[in-house]
Amino acid sequence: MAGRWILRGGACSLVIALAACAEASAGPTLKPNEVQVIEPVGREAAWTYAPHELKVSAGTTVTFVNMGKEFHTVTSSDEGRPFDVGLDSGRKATISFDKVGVFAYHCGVHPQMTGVVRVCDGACT
Ligand SMILES: [Cu+2]
Repeated sequence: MAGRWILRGGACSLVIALAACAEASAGPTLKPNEVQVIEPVGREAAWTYAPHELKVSAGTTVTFVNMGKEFHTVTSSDEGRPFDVGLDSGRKATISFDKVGVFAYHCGVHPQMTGVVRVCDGACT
């Protein structure tokens, strides 16, 4: 009365799933209201802020995190320089954006690094 059981391998599909998983984890993990300074290894020209443009509603405090090994700044590109903060490796700084507008900034050490905070009246669309 013993039945015959036919086993089918599922191992192949498991390996494919794991490979897809590893690929998805590449690149910076972005959090709301946070900008990361990233330094792609060996490509100083590609050092940047991620995201390049952050959209927030007025009154939001944005956190800037230096994920790299070098010192960077978050320096307003506007007249009167409403903000200018230095970030050692691994450190964070916060800046509150209370006025509606488009606020461009750059790194005082590496001029190729630029970013924008777009501050909306209420939720950004
Ligand atoms: Cu820099």
